[in-house]
Amino acid sequence: MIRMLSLLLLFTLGFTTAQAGIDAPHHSLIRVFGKNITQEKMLLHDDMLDVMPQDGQPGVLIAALPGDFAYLQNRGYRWDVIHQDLEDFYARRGRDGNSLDLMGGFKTNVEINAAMDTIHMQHPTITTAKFVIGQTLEGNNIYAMKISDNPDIDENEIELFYNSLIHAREPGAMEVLFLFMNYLTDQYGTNQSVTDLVDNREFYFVPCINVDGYLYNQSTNPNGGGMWRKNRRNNGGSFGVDLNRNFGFNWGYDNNGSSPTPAAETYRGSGPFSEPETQVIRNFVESRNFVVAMNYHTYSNLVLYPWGTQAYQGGVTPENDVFALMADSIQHYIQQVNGAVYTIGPPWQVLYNVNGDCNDWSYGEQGTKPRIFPFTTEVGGASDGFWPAQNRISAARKRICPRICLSRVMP
Ligand code: 0X9
Ligand code: CA
Ligand code: CA
Ligand code: ZN
Repeated sequence: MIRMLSLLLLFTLGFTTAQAGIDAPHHSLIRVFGKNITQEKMLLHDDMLDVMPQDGQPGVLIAALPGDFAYLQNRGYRWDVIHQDLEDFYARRGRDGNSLDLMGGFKTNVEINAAMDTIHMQHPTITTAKFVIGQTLEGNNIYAMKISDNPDIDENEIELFYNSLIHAREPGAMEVLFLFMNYLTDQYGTNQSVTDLVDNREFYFVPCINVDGYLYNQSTNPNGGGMWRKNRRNNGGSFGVDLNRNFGFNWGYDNNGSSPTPAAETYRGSGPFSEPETQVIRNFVESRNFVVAMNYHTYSNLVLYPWGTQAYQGGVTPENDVFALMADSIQHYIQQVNGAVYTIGPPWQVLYNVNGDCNDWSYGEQGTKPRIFPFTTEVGGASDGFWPAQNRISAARKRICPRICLSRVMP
């Protein structure tokens, strides 16, 4: 009877939560075909559509909102429906049987902060407590923590920056950061190479940059599957700036690597560093001496390095050889641990043109700080999507090695 009552209570609570959630229209994952290849390829640069990572098959994968179908039809496109309700598909597989997990088993923002506290509590001699590096637009704290020996002393050791969830719908990237944090702290003292790294490096982690966007996804889709990407800036008529187009290096270089249209998924904002979240990252990075930055995203099994766009210097940095060598070793170690062959290269070559992103600013801005060697790792394959099944979360554990090896190739 008590069991029945608690079930009833859970049901009621669940119901209440669902009622309280904000409504956001769901997307359909569709594969769109044009009248010809040229018309089909135009979709890849269409600001009005949420173009998904492509899977190498014919057609263009798009996350379509109800209003997009007429738009496509009027232009003579046809399409196959892969998932009628993408958010629902994600949330169902995230439920993992009968579990009542929030956010498809991915950490909520509260759990992210609690997990940082736990790591520090369990490993107080090699970690700092989490600390606030600034606030989001809506006033939420953005947290960082450090892993190193003598954590409270700023030692003369190579500093490394790891971050995730600049895009609110990419929680798999955040789980990878935690697997790595756990790996470093749990293996310290037993695993010699981990011990050496923790003793001789200063690792800084910011697991959730876009707190507002992530909380928004939780409010619209408490069980996971939310498709919100940008921050929650009210643009007047639409919401959100793509934080990964808002950085102040080559900001708005052209309309191919970012969008001037507020409603677009890659809207760059009203000016360079117009958003509090990118200002916080800029100030934090400028306050330290990072040598390497690892920007974690999902998905499509890629390791990307600058430049983001072919339009700038032909897309090739003066130190392309260094980037290529480092990316090559990252690729090698990823393949060695999980068999997946990540594609390496600059985004314009293996993905699409990007400008004003964190990667290009990290390397390109050499006035306010020294140059950093940054990489954007797109974790997970086409079938993982933005909200992978729960058993794939721990599978990501296998991908921790490259980050260790990466810091080994540094001077
Ligand atoms: O578009 C992006 O911001 C990243 N892809 S995602 O699907 N996660 O949105 C790629 C950014 C890559 N930029 C550079 N390597 N410069
Ligand atoms: Ca140290
Ligand atoms: Ca230092
Ligand atoms: Zn991303």
